[in-house]
Amino acid sequence: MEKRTFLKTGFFLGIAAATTSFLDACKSTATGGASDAAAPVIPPPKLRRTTPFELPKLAYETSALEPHIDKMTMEIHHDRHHQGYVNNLNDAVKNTVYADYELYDIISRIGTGDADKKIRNNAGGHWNHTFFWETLSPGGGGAPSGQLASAIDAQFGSYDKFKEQFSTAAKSVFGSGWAWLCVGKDKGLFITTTPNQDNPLMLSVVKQNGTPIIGIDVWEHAYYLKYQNKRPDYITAFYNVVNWKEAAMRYEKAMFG
Ligand code: MN3
Repeated sequence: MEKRTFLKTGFFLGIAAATTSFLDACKSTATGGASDAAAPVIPPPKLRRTTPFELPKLAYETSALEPHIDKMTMEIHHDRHHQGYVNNLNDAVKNTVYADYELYDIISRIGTGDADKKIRNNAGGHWNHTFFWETLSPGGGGAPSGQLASAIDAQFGSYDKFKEQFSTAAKSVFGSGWAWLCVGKDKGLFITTTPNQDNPLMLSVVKQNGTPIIGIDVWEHAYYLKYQNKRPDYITAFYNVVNWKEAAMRYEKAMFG
């Protein structure tokens, strides 16, 4: 429960607030004509973190998404891969400006330089997987409802057409990465992909910034045990376990705060 509260309230409210202030900071830097050589200004966080990052518990059994996502994949993916990102992140932030930043504050501020690389990869890994576990549900599948459903119809034509585009994006990721459905700054929905553990909240990193509504992990570790090289089959199965209720709440928060 603690994790869900964190993600849904403070965390997402924090996103809106921090995104605005950081965007403003970027804007004033840009209009101020700062030279390219100037060190990036990293806004301080609103709150300081006092405990290490921890692996969140799953809200369901590792076998609960069968047959679409198998138990062993979930165990290895959550208990080992995600734990690895958490451990590496705790290690990477030590003695850096990010040492006591909350996860969102790191994600939204991280840069593209070599010095930020380990933090970027592991903060992204921790954020993306925490988000992914909540994007999935044993009671998932079906179709979106409410305002999100209307927005998907308006943007993509229909839920089936959205699925086509989202699947194409997920298949197109070369190597490891993610496909996302996001709300942009203009409040419109868009589909995008990110390599490795980048995500659309990384303002300085991604081609298109936005607030994720759903995301699919297309690293081979997410599907290889069950689907081997057949990534398209895994993507098809994903729609049977997408938590559209959670997605609808994320959408409303992104749209209306
Ligand atoms: Mn993964």
